[in-house]
Order: sequence, then structure tokens, then C-alpha cells
Amino acid sequence: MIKEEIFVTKPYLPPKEEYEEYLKYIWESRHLTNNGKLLMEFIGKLSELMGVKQCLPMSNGHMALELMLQAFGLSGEVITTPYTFASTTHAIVRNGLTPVFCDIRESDCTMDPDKIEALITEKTSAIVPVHVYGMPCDVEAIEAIAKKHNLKVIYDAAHAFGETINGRNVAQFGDASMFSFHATKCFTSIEGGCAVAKDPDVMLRIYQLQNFGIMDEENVVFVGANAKMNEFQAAMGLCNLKHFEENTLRRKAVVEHYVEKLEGIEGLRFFDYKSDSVTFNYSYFPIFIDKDKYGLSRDDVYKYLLENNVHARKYFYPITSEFECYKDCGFKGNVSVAKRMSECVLTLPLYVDLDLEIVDDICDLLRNASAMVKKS
Ligand code: T4K
Repeated sequence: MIKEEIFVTKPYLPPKEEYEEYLKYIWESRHLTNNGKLLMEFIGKLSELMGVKQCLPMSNGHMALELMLQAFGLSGEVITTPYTFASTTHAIVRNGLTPVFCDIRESDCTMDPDKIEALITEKTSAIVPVHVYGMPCDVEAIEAIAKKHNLKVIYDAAHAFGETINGRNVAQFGDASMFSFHATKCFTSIEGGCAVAKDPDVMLRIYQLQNFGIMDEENVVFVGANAKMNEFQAAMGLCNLKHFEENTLRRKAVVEHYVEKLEGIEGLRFFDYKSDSVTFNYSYFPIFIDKDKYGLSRDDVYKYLLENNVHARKYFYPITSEFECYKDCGFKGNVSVAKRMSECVLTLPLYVDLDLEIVDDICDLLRNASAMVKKS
């Protein structure tokens, strides 16, 4: 049994003095939110890192996605994946759009491009794929299909901040992308998110929508919401940005340690992080358990780890198409791979200061659990 409780993640916090410097400024300026100076500085630094002309940090990733979909003025059906967090499907449905579920690839759990075209109808207006766990989608294939059928591609890139594909930042793909800066993410502004869109008119509309659709003191032109990022969030983002590169290396070391220690355990599979084309941010470490070969089911392993103080999580189970709130909606889509993957996945603890000895202990638990069952 591991002595202390180990959670799936633990947010990185910068040295307190670095945040306090920004707090001093906030106290002096009394500018707490609504386009403060720190937000402007954050926008500049983020745009530079992502190599985009414009981006807009917002209150959280979900609102960024929801308002981004609204800004495109979409209608009808949106092809998406059910192998994701609630936010992706909710953002579509809350825009009055109908999700059509496309299955995923077993290799990386992202949308299977070979299954998209069969789902396109005259009602389809967009594709919303997810770079789930920071595994980049097959952007080339997806965008070729979108171009052919004149559809928008809006990525849920909640997990993919800072990653590159063939040397280009992930934010540069598709028509738009949303990133999450939630406390549980590899880069955090406490709560927070960011919208990136290529079309400056769409960017402007997102900007208007996140402030109630207000144009000026006397004109409210769109039915917007409040999704503004405040100065405390921007300050945290600015601090954490300074440490992002170094933190990515520390998470990479944890992932490599897991891979080394888990390799060879029959019935456990994990992603291949060796890639010539992708630089990962190492935000999640999911494992997939084959009960017949490993000897225990995912749920058995979840319980066993919990009894030993390890709080692994079933990200992403159940798939969103099976949520209670959607059970009577009759949304279309054959998603047998997504369902199967969701039933065997377990996401292991991963964060910057996760001690490698704890990783050893978690791996020993996983190795021993299987060995014990096979012996008995
Ligand atoms: N799209 C995708 C694909 C997403 O995964 C998400 C969010 C979104 C969109 C929407 O982005 P945001 O609107 O959230 O920016 C968490 C997060 O709340 C959520 O941001 C994230 N995805 C999702 C995958 O995970 P929970 O309900 O599992 O979080 P919670 O509170 O159980 O936290 C997990 C563990 O982290 C805890 O056991 C302990 C630790 N923790 C958590 C927090 C919040 C800390 O140590 N400190 C903390 O402050 O959803």
C-alpha cells in the first residue's frame, strides 16, 4: 500500500513570489477583470507561443468551445467523437446542434478519418474532433475531408496545449481550436481556456460573445454570455508559461518511467510516445487493460489501486453518447471501438512533481496484481 494518497493529477503552482509580483500590480491598479493589462500581456505571449495572429483566453475551456461554435453560426449536424469529456458534446448540444458520433481509432483514441464521410449528410455543417489525451488527430485527413465537403473543422484541443505536429503548433490546424487551462491540465490559469480561430471575423465574434454580445454602451447585438478571463487567472497563466517547457520535460520523464516499468506486462497497452512528427505535452497517461490477458478487468484494477491509495481515473468512461442526459435523444453513430476503449481504460497519476519512486510503486502494484491472479 502506498502511504500517501496519490491523485490522477496535482496542479503545478509557480513559486509564490512570482505570483505575488503580479498580485502587487493588481492591488495597485484595482483592475480585476474586463480586458486588464495582464490579460493583454497573456494574449501576446500565448499568440507568440502558438504562432497564431490572434487568440483569446477565456474563463474556461468549455465556454471557449461553446462560444466558438456559436461564433461560426453553425446549423444542423456536427460530426464529433463520444470518446471525450462531457464538455465537447454539451457544447454542441447547447448550441442547438445535433451531434453525430464518429468512431475512434484504437491506436490513439482520436476520430477515425475513414469513418467520417459515411456520416456526412446535407445537414452537416462542421467536424469537431478531439486531440484526446494530447494525441493529435489525423489533421491532414480530417481537413481534406472537410475541404471536399465544405465543412468547418473546430478542434477540441483541451488536452493539446503547446504540442506541435511536423513543427507547427497544434493551434494552427483547422478553422479553430479550443484549449483548456483548467487546474488539472498541463498548463493552468486556475480555471481558464483559450479560443483560436483563423478568420478574424470569427475571432471578433467570439470576443463579442464572451462579453454578453455588447458592442458599445448602448448596443447589444448578439446573445452572448460572460466568459471573460480575469486578471488573477491571467497572472497565473503568465507565471506558469515561464515554467511550461521545463514542466513538460518533467512530465516526459514520468511518462518514460511508466513506459519502462510497465513494458512487458501482458494485457496492458499504452500509447507510443516515440514520434518523428509530434512533440507531446505528456498531459495524461492512459493504459488499456485486456482482461483476458491481464487477468483482471479495468474495474478490478481501479478498485485495487484505490485500496492502495492510488486514485486512477476512468477518463473517458462512459462515452458521452451513453450519458443519462442523452439517452432519449436518438443521436446517430456506430461507436463500437470508442465503447470498447472506454471500458478498458484507466488513466494513471501524472504530474510534474510525481516522485519516480511512487511511479515504481504504482507499476509494482500493476505487475503484482496480474501475477497474483494468474498464480491463483
Ligand atoms: N474538452 C475536453 C476534452 C476536456 O477534457 C475538458 C476538461 C474540456 C473540454 C473543458 O475544459 P474546462 O472547461 O474544464 O477548462 C477534470 C477537469 O475539471 C476538466 O477540466 C477536464 N477536462 C477533465 C478531463 O477532468 P474532473 O471532474 O475529473 O476533475 P476533479 O475535480 O475530479 O479533479 C481530478 C483530480 O485532480 C482530483 O482527484 C484531485 C486533483 N485536483 C483537482 C483540482 C481541481 C487537484 O489536486 N487540485 C485541484 O484544484 O474533471
